[in-house]
Amino acid sequence: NSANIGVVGLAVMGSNLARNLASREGNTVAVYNRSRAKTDELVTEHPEAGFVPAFSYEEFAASLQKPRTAVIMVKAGRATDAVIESLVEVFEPGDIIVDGGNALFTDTIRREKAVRETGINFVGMGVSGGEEGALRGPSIMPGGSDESWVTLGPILTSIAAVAEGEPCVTHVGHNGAGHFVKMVHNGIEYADMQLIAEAYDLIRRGTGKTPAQIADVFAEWNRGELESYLIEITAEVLRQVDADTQKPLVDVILDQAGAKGTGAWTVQTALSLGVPVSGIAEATFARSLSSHAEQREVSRGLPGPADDAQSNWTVEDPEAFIEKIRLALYASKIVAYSQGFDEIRAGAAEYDWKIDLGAVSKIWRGGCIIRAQFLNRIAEAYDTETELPVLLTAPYFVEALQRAQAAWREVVATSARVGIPAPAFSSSLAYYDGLRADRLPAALIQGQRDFFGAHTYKRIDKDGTFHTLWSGDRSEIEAEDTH
Ligand code: NBP
Repeated sequence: NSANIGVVGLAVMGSNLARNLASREGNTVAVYNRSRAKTDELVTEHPEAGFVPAFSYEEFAASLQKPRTAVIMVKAGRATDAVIESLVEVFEPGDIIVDGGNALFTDTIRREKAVRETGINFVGMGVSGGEEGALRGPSIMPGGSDESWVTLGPILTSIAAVAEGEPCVTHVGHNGAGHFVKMVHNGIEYADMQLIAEAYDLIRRGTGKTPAQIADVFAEWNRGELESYLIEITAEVLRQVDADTQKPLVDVILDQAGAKGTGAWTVQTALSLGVPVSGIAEATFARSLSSHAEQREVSRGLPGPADDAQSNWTVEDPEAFIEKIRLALYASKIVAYSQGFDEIRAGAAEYDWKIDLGAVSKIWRGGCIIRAQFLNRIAEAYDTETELPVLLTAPYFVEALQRAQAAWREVVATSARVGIPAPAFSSSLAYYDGLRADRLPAALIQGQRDFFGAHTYKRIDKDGTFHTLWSGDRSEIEAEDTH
């Protein structure tokens, strides 16, 4: 038993994480994969790592120091359950099983409960940053018991990305908290990508700039408050020329976006928690709309704005327009992140997790796909007020929204006028206006609900629950509270 940590599952993520672990002082890494070939290949190609290969679960357990600690990196779902079952058979109470795959947090809650009954610790761990992150330093979001964190903390700290001197890992909370936070991270990623795509589309159609010229715009934006990994890679993608056709690569890529389902999880969970994550939802739906080729085909001839506003549309002052888009993007991004943090807050309340939202924003500053300068502003907001109920009401964001306000409205209005879809821009603005409204037409909805279903309503001027006798004399009576 010479290894202090083990990895099960040696596909791209697992083998990179194992190499990352092995490269850190003091770690000896045991490795196991269901099919032997991957293990042999990894050990042969990386003799420098000093891996301890195992070819059965018994051998794997025997190679680990106690408390045994193993990170599972296999396909999320049944494969994870199968590996957990096998590990539970060969591990002992006090040992630690870590699932680093993209598990749905409710699966993690279930698995943690079942594994805990054996006395073994179970940690659901979100890992972001793809292959490169796994190898060089990911952002890590572990959930699980305090006991397991004692052993796991130093190991994870040594392999995590570092942002401004701080490791991008924190003990998020118990059982499913880590995978929950990873899920919302991915949802925010969807929103951020959709907003960037809408910005690109409006710039291209409004100014006639080429993708390479727009790449310069994004590169410029990346030197300001929008500085982020996603803006940076957007410039790279837009600059790429297709070798076959010599056209911009973006013009030969099929315009149907794929998804692996974590955006949908974020939205489904938000719906059950009653949290309006409209930016993430619109981004997820925009991907589905794009991929419905047949529906798009039969809809292509639908009428658009009068006078061909769309095809004849060019802006008068391209530079001023681009600046307005930048401001609209920044404001919408603030909304999307605010909604995502709202979902984490609601999830923590529902599942009884103590999640430090400032710490979450800090561990997203490096290693992960949504890493950005901007996350420092979020961390500052939560440092100042830990229980901030709405992130976008923090003074820094209020100022930014104030600054962006006119441009944001103009961009959304323009997109509607010329018939260019900007669902994430416009839903973010609608959310913002909804939040800040004095009165909402929800009052009318309550009236309608009371009319057809006697669902009752509350009044602004007195306590109690009321119902109007709509099919009688239309007088009001005091009623049982039934919502
Ligand atoms: P895959 O998701 O492609 O899974 C392949 C691995 O699962 C192989 O090691 C395979 O073993 C193993 N496996 C399967 Br499939 N069924 C098994 C079973 N019943 N018992 C034991 N092992 C089984 O690998 P990946 O792309 O490296 O991703 C690993 C995890 O990391 C996933 O949960 C993924 O969602 C997550 N993740 C991926 C990324 C990314 O950018 N790719 C980022 C963050 C998180 P075999 O070799 O014997 O078939």
